[in-house]
Amino acid sequence: MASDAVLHTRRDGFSVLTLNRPERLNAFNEAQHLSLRAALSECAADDACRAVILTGAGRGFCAGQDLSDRDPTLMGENPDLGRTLEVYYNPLIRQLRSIPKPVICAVNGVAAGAGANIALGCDIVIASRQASFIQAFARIALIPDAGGTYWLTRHLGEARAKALALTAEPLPADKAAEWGLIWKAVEAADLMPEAERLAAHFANGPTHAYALTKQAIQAASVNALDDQLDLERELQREAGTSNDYKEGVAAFLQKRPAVFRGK
Ligand code: LHQ
Repeated sequence: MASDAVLHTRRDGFSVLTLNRPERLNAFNEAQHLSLRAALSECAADDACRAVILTGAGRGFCAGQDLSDRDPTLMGENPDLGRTLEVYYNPLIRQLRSIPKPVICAVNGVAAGAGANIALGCDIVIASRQASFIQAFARIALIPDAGGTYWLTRHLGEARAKALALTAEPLPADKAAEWGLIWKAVEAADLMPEAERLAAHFANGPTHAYALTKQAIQAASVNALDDQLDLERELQREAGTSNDYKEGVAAFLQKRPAVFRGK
């Protein structure tokens, strides 16, 4: 679907996807969902794209669902929010987790409701010190979705997960980093340079090995150790057949920088 709800900028080896409804703090409507999904599919299919940055236009990252599109007074007698998750949010989270290249979220401002949890569904989260993460759902009598109950509990444990979800208090970026919910908090002016530096690094890296690493780490939170050891064996077997592995070892032995092609 043609729409400017998400801007897709192609850079040398990576893409920048910008949620682009700043007047609503980039809250999701259908157009923004469809544009983001389409842009991620393009990134997945394009060998020239070896990393993705997701960020927001304006002063916010994303305020979750556009609530004017989910006003119960306009939705008939029994609004089915489960359908909204099934059709829009759950496929998006699954897409972010399965795209075979690193996805960096550059959280430029407030990330609330599903907006916070979409950020946390990315592989590496860097946030501006001006940003905060708000599990805003309790304020409107909903539960954390878009993976929120999963990320919070796994990254922070039940005590902090419940406190954040039940109070809906903002978690400042610095504290989110200190608690291990995100990778790091940086000065606002450093956010995009830092995200772009990282994406450019990944764009010259062993893309297939990154995809297998992502797969293994995501499986670790549900696997028993024995299963995880078996999975590592299989994924390493696959990584070992890549041209990038041959190149990495040759470069090491020849004491020169490796030139990875991503395959
Ligand atoms: C918005 C929104 C917004 C519309 C700011 N919608 N306009 C899944 C299943 C199905 C349905 C339900 O949802 C979900 C998942 C979810 O995400 S539920 C949670 C939805 N999100 C929220 O509850 C957060 C709502 N927003 C806020 O609490 C505040 O806007 C935050 C704390 C994010 C930022 O506060 P401020 O910095 O004070 O900004 P603001 O409130 O003044 O917002 C700026 C404008 O953006 C304003 O419009 P206006 O015309 O007055 O300038 C807001 O109405 C609009 N906006 N969030 N989610």
